Amino acid sequence: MRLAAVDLGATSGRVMEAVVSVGTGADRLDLTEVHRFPNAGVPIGESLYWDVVGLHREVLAGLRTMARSGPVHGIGIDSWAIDYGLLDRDGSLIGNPHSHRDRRTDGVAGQVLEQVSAEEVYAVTGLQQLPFTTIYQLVASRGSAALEAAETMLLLPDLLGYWLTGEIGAERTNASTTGLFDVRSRTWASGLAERVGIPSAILPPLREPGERVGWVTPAVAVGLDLPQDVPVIAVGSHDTASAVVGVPAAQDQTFAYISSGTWSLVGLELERPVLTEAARAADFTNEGGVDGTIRFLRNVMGLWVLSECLRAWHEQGSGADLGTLLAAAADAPALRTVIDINDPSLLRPSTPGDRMPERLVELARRSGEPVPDDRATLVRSILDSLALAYRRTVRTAGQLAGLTVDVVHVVGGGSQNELLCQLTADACGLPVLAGPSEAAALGNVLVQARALHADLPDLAAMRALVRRTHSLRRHEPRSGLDWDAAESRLASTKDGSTP
Ligand code: ADP
Ligand code: LRH
Repeated sequence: MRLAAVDLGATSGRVMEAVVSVGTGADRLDLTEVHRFPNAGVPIGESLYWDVVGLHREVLAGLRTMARSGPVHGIGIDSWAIDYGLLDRDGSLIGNPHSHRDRRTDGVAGQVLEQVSAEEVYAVTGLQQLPFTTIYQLVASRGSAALEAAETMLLLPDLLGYWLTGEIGAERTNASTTGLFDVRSRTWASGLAERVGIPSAILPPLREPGERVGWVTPAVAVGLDLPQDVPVIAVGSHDTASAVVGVPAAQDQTFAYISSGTWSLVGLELERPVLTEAARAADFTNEGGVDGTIRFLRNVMGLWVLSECLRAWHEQGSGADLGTLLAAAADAPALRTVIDINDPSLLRPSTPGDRMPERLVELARRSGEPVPDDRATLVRSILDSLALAYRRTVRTAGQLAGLTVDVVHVVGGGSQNELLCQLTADACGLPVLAGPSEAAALGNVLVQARALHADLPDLAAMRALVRRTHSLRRHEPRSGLDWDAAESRLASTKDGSTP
């Protein structure tokens, strides 16, 4: 079968064509990029938005290209989590969806947690405290004309699916990231929503990955030159949920994963949430995965920091390409400058008046670390600091869940960063298996393929197919660098803002 995976990342979106066949003696899971387009927040005044209509246009362009060269048996959409659009009673989008990096949530989490204790919130949602979670975005817009006019809130993949099919709903893995979802009952936490002043009526009916969202509308079918019986299928519409489906883990190993893109999502796949006080204090999240699994993880600031440095240098007219910078970083002194890569000062986009490279220098200075004096040492400091955060997170996840991790799988665009993968292996003291870089698109099509009756009964079968069809790069941990000392240095300089 020939399937379209729409995978939207915060820095780039892509439409991928997958040809899947299983059980025929010649298993196939061929993925081809049909269309890739840049994505970024769009500033208007003090606000930061997504160009969601532009994303829809690019999705259509990719699907049209795919339709021209053969049949399309299914379409699945995943994107980054948390952000949403509001529909009015006519089903029209109200305003433009905000980016989670918008400033309007500043201070909101604190206000909400005065109303409902952090312990109580965690017992219901099981989520890490991220200042921009959907619940906080909606609280920030209480009293706004937009929220007053809203009939329905749609997370971004559900909004794009609605534009293709006319059907309204909320796919569960993504709903679980909103802070408005009960991780145990797996339904909307309507009581919590109402307590904080969010009308629970805007939360649409939930759907499972694998359910059919609907058929493409006649207008979409005509526009794309597709037949009208092409289904849009709900996948793990949270990109991280799809990426974890695409982790090529072997069944006999306990694996940690790093879904490494704009954000790095670092953790374990579990059968049940861990809602202990220790997990809350360590700020671990329990997001819902495909087939009722739990993604027990922490958000690490990720390659965002590096890509914002690249953007800042490019804007200043002295841009260098990523490969050249990584090669220079590989030769730079190791563990010279380590910083808390989760520092909140790194969350916002770089601007000409507040550039990411200078923020990093300032953070190093505040931490009493040697200040990076050129691009190579700055990039090295980002990578060393990411690896240190991965080590801390993998270890803490294992302790909190009572598991001994055998191997770390790195998937997503960042799995192509060989230096970072090697540093991760060194820091964690574990082998790292790197790839595939398009795990989210693979997870997306695997769930579609099962819904269309491919013989992929469970996650193990899906992962086995990825392993059989994709080659991975293995990094063995090396000794020689003192990660313990670096961690102690960091612990002694951290201001306590992140656990
Ligand atoms: P997202 O889906 O969040 O937009 P991706 O999974 O596409 O993110 O990952 C993007 C990141 O992957 C980039 O910021 C970059 O650091 C890294 N990356 C992409 N290609 C390469 C490459 N060839 N070598 C090293 N790193 C890469
Ligand atoms: C990664 C991701 C992550 C969310 C963030 C908003 O792309 O979906 O899992 O926390 O974006």
